Amino acid sequence: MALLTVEPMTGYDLSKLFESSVAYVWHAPDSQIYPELRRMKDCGLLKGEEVAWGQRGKKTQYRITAEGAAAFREWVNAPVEYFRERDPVHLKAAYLEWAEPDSARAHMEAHIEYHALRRKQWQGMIEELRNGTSVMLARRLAVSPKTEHQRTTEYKIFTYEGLIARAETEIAWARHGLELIDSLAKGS
Ligand code: VNL
Repeated sequence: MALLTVEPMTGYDLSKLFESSVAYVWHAPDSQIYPELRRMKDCGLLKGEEVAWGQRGKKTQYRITAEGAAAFREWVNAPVEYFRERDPVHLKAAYLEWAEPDSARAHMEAHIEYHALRRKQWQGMIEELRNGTSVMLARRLAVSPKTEHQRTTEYKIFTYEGLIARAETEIAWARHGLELIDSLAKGS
């Protein structure tokens, strides 16, 4: 819906744009996006219009309705629901006394590698947002007043900064884990 506040799009366009923007914050597969678009259309949050596609094909283009925009605004103002953690790495960490030191180390190394990759991707997203090469942001700014550009951009940067800080904490934790595994292995 956030993307459809910018302009009407087909499910395909939306999925591609989503992949290059919101997906870095909220993972959702196409298998969830397409049915959700139909569901939102059925409950009046979106309007579907048949548009020509290629030579003789047709596609549904989705447009946010006034009701949809109101629901989006309501969602952004509503408090977030928190869920208790279910993190397999931390669960395993609690029982590493059962693990071979080599597999314990491998868990920590994989954790570092994963979060270093995510950090790099999020740093790249901040770069895009700052230097004007974010396709999605460019489209959003193109249809919004200049006075809104800074607010619109800064909140997206803020989002990725939070994710980067979290990745750094995970990396530091796993590095500490490697030291701990070594020192506890020596003791045995
Ligand atoms: C948007 C643009 C969102 C770039 C993004 O991630 C992004 C947007 C949440 O305009 O909706 O990286």
